Amino acid sequence: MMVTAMNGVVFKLSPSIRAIPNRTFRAMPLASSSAPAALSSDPKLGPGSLGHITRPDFPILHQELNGKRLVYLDNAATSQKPAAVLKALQTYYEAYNSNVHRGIHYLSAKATEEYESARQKVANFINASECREIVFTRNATEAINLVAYSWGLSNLKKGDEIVLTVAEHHSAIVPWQIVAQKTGAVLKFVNLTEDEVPDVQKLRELLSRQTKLVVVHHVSNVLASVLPVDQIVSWAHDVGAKVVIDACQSVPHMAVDVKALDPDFLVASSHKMCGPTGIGFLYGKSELLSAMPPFLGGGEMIADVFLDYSTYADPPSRFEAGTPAIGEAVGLGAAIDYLSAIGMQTIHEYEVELANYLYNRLRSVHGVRLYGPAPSETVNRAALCSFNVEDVHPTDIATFLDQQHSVAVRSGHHCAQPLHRYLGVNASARASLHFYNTKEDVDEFIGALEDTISFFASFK
Ligand code: 7TS
Repeated sequence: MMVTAMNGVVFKLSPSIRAIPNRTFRAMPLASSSAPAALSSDPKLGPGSLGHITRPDFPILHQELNGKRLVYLDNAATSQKPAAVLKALQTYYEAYNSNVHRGIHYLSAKATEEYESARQKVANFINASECREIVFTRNATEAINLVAYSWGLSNLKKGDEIVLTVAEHHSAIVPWQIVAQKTGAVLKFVNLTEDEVPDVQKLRELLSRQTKLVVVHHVSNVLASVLPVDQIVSWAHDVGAKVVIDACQSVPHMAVDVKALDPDFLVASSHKMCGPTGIGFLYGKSELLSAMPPFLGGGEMIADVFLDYSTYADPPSRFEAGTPAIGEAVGLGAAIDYLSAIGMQTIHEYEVELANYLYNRLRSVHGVRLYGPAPSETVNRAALCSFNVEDVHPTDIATFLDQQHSVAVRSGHHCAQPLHRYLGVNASARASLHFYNTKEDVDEFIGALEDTISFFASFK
């Protein structure tokens, strides 16, 4: 059987590949704990064992694909969910599923209480002053769009400048392109340094009284670099600009404190932080949210509706039109409880160790080109690595890793096409870890990658 790879090269597939017509799944029994069990039973266990301690809490990880243990290394795309989150979702639907903010009956009151309690948990988690600074959205993408359409369209005008980096995710670029087209504002992009991190000194130089907004990621989903967002916020505020922080890849992995960082807006997605899909949040400073017009109109976001006009509710309701994602909010609350029980500092320390291990092992594989900065005393990388292998398309790498080794990595542009173009490639492969991964996962991935590379080399 012949297969055409992404780079046009035709491969004859080995018999072992042809022998896999359908995937076979074998699920292991579900863990039933509602908290990081081993941690609570032995709080003195150090961060070095965090992966082994928490793995049992994640039912999905305990399955075999094609007779091989699943090694899930696509956490930057979405994280897995602990049993505590699955249980919270089930309890919501079994015990108090109801609409919020409107029913007088017990179920509705209970659902409202839990929904609002989830908002309070998010506020506490990122150290916001008040829970009305937290708006629930569908995901981080919708949260950025909310700021773009509501704040952007009413505050930006021709000639105003929006400063971003070339490494932003599409969801932090495209909404601002749309706003720029509508208002005449101009987008200015900062490139990378030789070390392949966004050039923050250049960013500082770009700032002027024309700058009205700075949009930056905290942790890059491709480069694994961590930006000094507190400094960027302070420089931006010095010229009177507002700042949106895309914290999608930081909130799940480290303590993020909006009082310390002082952004005007910050966004994240539940599904990357062990919570359900379908919900994310926008943090916005109260005075800014209060002055912003609605993004979507409908039920829940109004004060009074007349035939010819309406008045609007205060934030956060003003920005939560229609029935919200109630079960998902409850699940997000449970995820935050779970992460908090471990401690974000513990998670971060463990992931820094994993990040260095992953980087160093991958760097030693012949023919691999890694992207982003090298870790050092002063440079911490996130626990992910984007890479390419000479003469093999990343999608072929990811396909072989999946089919032959049950190792799940992502390939493609990771919603960062401008960054890949800047790096001179169309795509890369990416292994991304979370605290429930272990060094053994990394070892299995490296062994599988070496096998993949020799497989493709045999056709040269
Ligand atoms: N910003 C960053 C830095 C991201 O990594 C992502 C998702 C988003 C924004 C958008 O999040 P969403 O939940 O609104 O979709 N990143 C990825 C990724 O790297 N692979 O799949 C999704």
